[in-house]
Amino acid sequence: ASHESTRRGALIVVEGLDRAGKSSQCERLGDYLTEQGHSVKYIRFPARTTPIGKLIDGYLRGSTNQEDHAIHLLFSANRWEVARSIEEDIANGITLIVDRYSYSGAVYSAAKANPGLSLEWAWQPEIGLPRPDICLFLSISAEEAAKRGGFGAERYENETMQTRVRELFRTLFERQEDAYIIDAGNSIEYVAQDIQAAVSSCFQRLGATGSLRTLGPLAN
Ligand code: Z5A
Ligand code: MG
Repeated sequence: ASHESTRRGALIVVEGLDRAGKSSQCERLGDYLTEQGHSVKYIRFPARTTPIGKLIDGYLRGSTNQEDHAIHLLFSANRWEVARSIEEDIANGITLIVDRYSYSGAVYSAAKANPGLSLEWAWQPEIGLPRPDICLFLSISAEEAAKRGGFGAERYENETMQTRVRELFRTLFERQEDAYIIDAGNSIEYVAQDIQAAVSSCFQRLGATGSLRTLGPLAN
């Protein structure tokens, strides 16, 4: 491959409901792009090993409790604490594959039965973070997800939350012009090919555009 060393990397985000296959597809995409000659790094949110990430991990596992707004801001802070290193990697030509990002951040918090925590409120602290060049939303029905095993034991892994999360993801991605909606109910291989096609077309666009942008307010 002949990628000029001056070319920046791409910021690729993979989003979706539980068991949509995000982590499996991130791994496949990483292998594919590496074969194509790209330098690739995989990161995931929540990043559970940082000081803030440890608080989040305890909360998700149910060993600690947090007020809804407070934990929301910790999830966001967990992205802000790595924002600089994301920018540096991209500038150095590394393509990042990110497993969950601000979209999960806004949607899971707004899905709670807390009338003071709207999608609009939840999006605010994300504004100014690195903006993905491409956002792949892995869409899956409740029925298909159920075939992939039962809910896990973590805090949000229950029917009520997942149903609300599904609705809010749809609301969010209907407004998001640069999101690709991928039918994640297909076989792993088939989904991987859809993702590769979407990412390849994004790379062609990137050739012409300049630097990494930042997330703005929610589109109406
Ligand atoms: N959260 C939040 O509230 N705020 C935030 O800001 C962020 C997150 C970033 C933990 O996330 C929780 O944090 C999550 C959102 C919240 N809450 N919930 N619920 P996490 O990323 O750590 O969750 P996870 O457990 O790693 O991911 P996941 O969503 O459950 O799974 P996945 O990565 O999408 O799927 P997978 O692990 O690749 O696959 C699941 C299984 O299905 C596995 O057995 C695969 O082999 C199988 N699979 C995958 N693809 C297929 C296909 N195509 N066919 C058949 N079987 C398949
Ligand atoms: Mg996962």
